[in-house]
Amino acid sequence: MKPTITAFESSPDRGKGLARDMQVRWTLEELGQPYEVRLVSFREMKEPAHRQVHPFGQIPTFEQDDIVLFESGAILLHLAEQHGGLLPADPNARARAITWMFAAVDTVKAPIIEREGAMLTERDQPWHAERLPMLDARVRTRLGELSHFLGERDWLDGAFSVADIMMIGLLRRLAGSALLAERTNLLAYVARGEARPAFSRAFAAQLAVFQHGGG
Ligand code: GTB
Repeated sequence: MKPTITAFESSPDRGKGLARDMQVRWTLEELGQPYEVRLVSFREMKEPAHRQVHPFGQIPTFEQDDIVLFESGAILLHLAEQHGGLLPADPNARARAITWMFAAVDTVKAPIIEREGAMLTERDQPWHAERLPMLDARVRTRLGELSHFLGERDWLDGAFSVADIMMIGLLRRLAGSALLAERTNLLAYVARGEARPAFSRAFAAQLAVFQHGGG
């Protein structure tokens, strides 16, 4: 049976593909797996029926046959393991790719999300202007380290993998920010991901939800 994923009925990013369903869509497109989308409102997300599939009342989720998953990273890992092609077959290379998946959702994401949260919710606070340079510095440090590691490589570790989908999905949240622009190899890395046909199909599908209100 085709999998069903959930996505925002009305994404606050207005079709920019920044919500986490984008990574799941992108992975499914890379794998050539057709899927259904169940759109949920913010109200529905917090209702018991949705909490049966996502304990924290969020998107995305993934349902197929007898498996129900939440957490985009776990969904990507499951898909890569089920279908092959988006994780190396060699056990050590596979372990390294999975390490990069964790790095994306933990080490690299933490300062980016902290800064994003401050920009969204703390702008009116008298101490915001004083705090921002510290938040910027933390993001800059992490991006500098990632940029140094990536160097001239196309992808994080050898062939394109779900780790790249996760890392690029995260970095796209900094699109338009000087913090990303000052790391030209990271900008090029994001652009390489966005140039993949599977990315374009996933992006178009989520944009259609914003434009026409349907997947
Ligand atoms: N760790 C979880 C995962 O990776 O799946 C995080 C899931 C999550 O944060 N889901 C968000 C959500 O459901 C949507 S993706 N939020 C609703 C709620 O918590 O009530 C995060 C997100 C939201 C909006 C934008 N945006 O507008 O740009 C970008 C990313």
